[in-house]
Amino acid sequence: MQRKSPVIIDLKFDPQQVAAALKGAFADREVINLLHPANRNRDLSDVDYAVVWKPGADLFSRARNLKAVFSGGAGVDHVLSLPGLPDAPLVRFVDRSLATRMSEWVAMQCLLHLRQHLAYEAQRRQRIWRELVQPEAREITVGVMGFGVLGQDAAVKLKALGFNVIGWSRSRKHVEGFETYDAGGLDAFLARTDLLVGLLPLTAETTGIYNTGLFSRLSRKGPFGAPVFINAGRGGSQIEADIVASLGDGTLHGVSLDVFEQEPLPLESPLWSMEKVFITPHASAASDVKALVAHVERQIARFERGEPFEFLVDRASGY
Ligand code: NDP
Ligand code: OXD
Repeated sequence: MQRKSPVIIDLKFDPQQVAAALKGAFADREVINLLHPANRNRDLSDVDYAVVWKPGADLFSRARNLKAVFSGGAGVDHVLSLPGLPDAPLVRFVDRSLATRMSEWVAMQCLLHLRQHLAYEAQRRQRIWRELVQPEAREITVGVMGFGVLGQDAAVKLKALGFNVIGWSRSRKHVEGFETYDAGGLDAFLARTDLLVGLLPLTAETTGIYNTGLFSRLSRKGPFGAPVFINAGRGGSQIEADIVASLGDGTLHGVSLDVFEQEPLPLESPLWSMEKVFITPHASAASDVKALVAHVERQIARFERGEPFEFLVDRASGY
C-alpha cells in the first residue's frame, strides 16, 4: 500500500483544544503537531499537507513540497501575507459551526443596538430606572457588507428576528427573500442601511473601506437618527480614527467591533473607554478545531480520490 503523507498542524489556537481535537484524527496518516516540542526540528520536506492558523514564519521554507494548505479559519489574509507560500491550492474553512457562531454574534449585536443596551448600561451605572421607546426590528434595515457564506447565514437569522436585511458583494448574489447589490450599487446600498454589518475579507480592495466617507453615506432615517457600525470581518478594513471621530460628531450612533487594525487592541486606544462602543477580542466566531479537522479530512479524501477541493481561495482576488 502506498504511504499516506503526514499532515502538519500549525494552529495557534488553544493547545489543549488542538491536542483534544487531534486524538484519533487523520486515522491513516501521521499528524505532526508543531505545537509539540518534539517536532521543533522535524524534517518536513516530504509532507504534502499543512493546516495553519498564524503559522511560524519558517513553515514554508521547512515544508517545501506541500500539495495543499488549509487555513484554520475562514479568512486567509494571515496566510497570503506569509513569505514562501507555495503555489499550491489554498483551502479556507467553511463549516456550519463557524457560520452559526458568527450569526449568533451578529444577531446579538444587532439586538443590543435595537434594544438600546448601551443606554440602559449607562442608566444602570447611575441607578436610573427609565424605560426607553422601543423601535421594532422591522423599522430597521441591516445592510450586510460581504454577502458570502457568513453574511448570508447571518442575514437569514436577522430576517427571522424581524429585521429588513439587504446584502452587498462584489458580484451580485441572487438569494430568495433578500435585496442585493453588487460593487457598483454601493451608494444605493448604504443609503438604505441603518445597521451596517461588516463581514468582508481583508484584501487590497477592502483595506480601509470603513471610513468617514462611507459612514456619512449611511441612512440617517432609522429610529435612532444615525447609523450603527458592526464589524466582525477584519480590522484592516476599518479606520479606527474615523470611527472615533464619527462617534464623537454623531455620524455614527454606536459601534460593535470584534476586529481591530492592531490586535490585541492597544491599551491607549480611545475605543476602550467610549460609551457607544461594544468590544469583543476577535471572538465572534472561533474555529471549532474538531470541525476543522473533519473538514480537512474530507478535503484530503476528495483530493486523493481525484476530485477537486472545495472552498478554494482565489489568489488573485485575495479571498
Ligand atoms: P466569503 O468568501 O464566503 O464571503 C466574502 C464576501 O465578501 C463575498 O460575498 C464577496 O463577494 C465579498 N467581497 C469580497 N471582496 C469584496 C469587494 N472588494 N467588494 C465587495 N464585496 C466583496 O467569506 P466568509 O463569509 O466565509 O468570511 C468572510 C470574512 O469573515 C473572512 O474573510 C474573515 O475575514 C472574517 N471572519 C472573521 C471571524 C472572526 O472571528 N471575527 C471568523 C470568521 C471569519 P463575492 O460573493 O462577489 O465574491
Ligand atoms: C477566521 C477568524 O477568519 O477566526 O476564521 O478570524
